[in-house]
Amino acid sequence: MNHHVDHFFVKGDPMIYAADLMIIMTTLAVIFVLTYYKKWKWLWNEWLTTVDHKKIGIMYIIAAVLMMFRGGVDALLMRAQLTVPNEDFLDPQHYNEIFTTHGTIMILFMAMPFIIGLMNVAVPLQIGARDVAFPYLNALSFWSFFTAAMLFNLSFVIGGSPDAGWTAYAPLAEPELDPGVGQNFYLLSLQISGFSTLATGINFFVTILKMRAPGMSMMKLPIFSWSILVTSAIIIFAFPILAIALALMTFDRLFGAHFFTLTGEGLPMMWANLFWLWGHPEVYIVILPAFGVFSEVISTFSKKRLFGYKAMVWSMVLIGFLSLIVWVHHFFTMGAGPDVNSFFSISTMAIAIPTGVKIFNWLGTMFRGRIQFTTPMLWSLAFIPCFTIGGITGVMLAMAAADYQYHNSYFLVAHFHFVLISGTVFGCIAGLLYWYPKMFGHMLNEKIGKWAFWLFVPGFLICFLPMFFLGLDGMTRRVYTFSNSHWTDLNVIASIGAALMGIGFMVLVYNMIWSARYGKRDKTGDPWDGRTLEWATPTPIPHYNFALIPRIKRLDEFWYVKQNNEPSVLRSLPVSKLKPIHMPNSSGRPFVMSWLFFIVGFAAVFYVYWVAALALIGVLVCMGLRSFEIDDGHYVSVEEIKRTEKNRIKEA
Ligand code: HEM
Ligand SMILES: [Cu+2]
Repeated sequence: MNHHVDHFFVKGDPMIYAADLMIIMTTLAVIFVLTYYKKWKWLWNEWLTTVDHKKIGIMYIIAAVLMMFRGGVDALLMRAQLTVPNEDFLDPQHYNEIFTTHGTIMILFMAMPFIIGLMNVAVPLQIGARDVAFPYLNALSFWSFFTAAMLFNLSFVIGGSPDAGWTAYAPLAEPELDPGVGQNFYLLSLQISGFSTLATGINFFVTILKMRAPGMSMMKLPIFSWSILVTSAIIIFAFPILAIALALMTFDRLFGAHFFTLTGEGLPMMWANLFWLWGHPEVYIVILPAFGVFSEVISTFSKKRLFGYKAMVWSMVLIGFLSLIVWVHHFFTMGAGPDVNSFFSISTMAIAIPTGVKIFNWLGTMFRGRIQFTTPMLWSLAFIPCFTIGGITGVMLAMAAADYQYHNSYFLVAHFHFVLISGTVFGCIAGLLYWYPKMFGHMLNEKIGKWAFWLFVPGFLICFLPMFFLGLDGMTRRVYTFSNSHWTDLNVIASIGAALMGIGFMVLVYNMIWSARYGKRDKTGDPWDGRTLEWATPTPIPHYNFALIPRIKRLDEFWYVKQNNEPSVLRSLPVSKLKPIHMPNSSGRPFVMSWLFFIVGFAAVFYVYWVAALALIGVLVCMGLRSFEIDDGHYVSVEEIKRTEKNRIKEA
């Protein structure tokens, strides 16, 4: 053992004692409730072992909302600290830890799982499939993401949080300048969740290419599924780079290698390159699916087909490609020279062109439409002007020469929150509200939903608009306090905005609790009068999704079938055509394997290699068992299908 074990429990801070207490109380409460209502078996059979993409999607989203809470508390703590000059509510070390966990959690453990949750819920349904290509792998993806998120969060009370920023720049994040185990938590939990994301990318890439309903050619693929196809491709290119970068830095920290340390003749710039080679595409991985959501929502609630569908598809493909070649704009000031900076400056600005195309297409979709101002539509409408501000300030940052002025200032902080919040967060919320009745069988309350919207969106503008001006005036990023009293007013305003966002978030969550009890039940399966195939399934969706796989002739097939009253299996099922359906079996092994990953990570964080090795052997045993397993799945009988679908059956 070693000296790190002496610092096992984080001591001395009242907030952390409160967190310890909360963790213990919550765990006890969960155990009590499950035991009292005799729900253990149900939990295991229905959820922990499921391979059903719809349930996996729901679990992803629940985890993401919890992480949004954690990341949001971090954000409010930072804003509290920065409200007035010379505040000493948080000390510098604690502030460093908080902006690191805030950034990391928001991007990797909130935005990513939220999007992956939405794609799990919607994509197989939209393309008329019965599940994803690799359902077992999908369960493994979820559980390894989940255990990785737990590993990362544990650093708060055990061992200490990482504190080198979500970018973990070398040499700052190397052991010489950053002793302690916080950075190990960062490296190992990102490694596990990155593996999970890569598996998801491969899974959905194959699913969308190979499992579309007959007749659904690529140019008839719903736009959200297109956005996920492009996203999956970016994941497949980008995530292996992250895995390598993290592995190299893990060698530096755990085994004394010197890939990125100056003292050992390593190359710190290599970290910056590898990190942003992944990190820049990553921001498009979280934005393109949101574009997909907005496209679906805007067309559904304008009662029109998407304007310029093909242009939308090609602009996403182009954005996906450009996202991979612009990473150097993250370090214009690190001395690459004018030729290199010019290339990356221009290629970055080029992204504004396909993005502009998309903005005009959304406006074109609404033009002369019959717009319905539902809550998902409100979030989509708010996205357009806010994202435009984020985009324009992005082009400003892309000018290398000007970037020397606002690099690492609050101007940047304002810019990326404009893009990430109005794009990704609004998109996730819009998608959640849109598919909510499909997921849970009841509507959310529109009135409470509008309260949440009108607190959150103005709160967002009040919080982040002032930061552009603070940044131009010289307030720098990642500082724990400021002494310039000219900045007080704008900082006070920003903190008020942040508080409004926090309240808006709570109202959003309250809406889900309220609606679970009182929300209008939806039996139609198509409450929004939708256009794509997911709305053709009954609610609750049978676990096999489609009793008969539909044949597709057009984009928005379901919409035209409804409009023209055409006979179609999307509306009623000819009983003579029903056949037994083949479905995969549940398995507890992805769950077990993921907790073994957790042990590998946790033990390695504390340099206890023999435990890590044992758990790793456990992982390999699980893989071995899977390869020798004979698991052909099972068949759903025609009788059961008839019973499930009795309202839609047409005797022929
Ligand atoms: C209530 C909403 C939010 C507030 C008030 C907020 C506030 C902040 C603040 C004050 C900082 C630190 C700036 C500094 O000290 O330099 C920060 C950093 C950051 N935030 Fe947020 N944030 C919010 C939501 C989000 C969301 C939704 C995301 C991502 C999806 C996000 C991603 C980040 C990232 C990546 C950083 C950089 C961390 C670093 O510098 O290492 N934030 N945020
Ligand atoms: Cu970038």
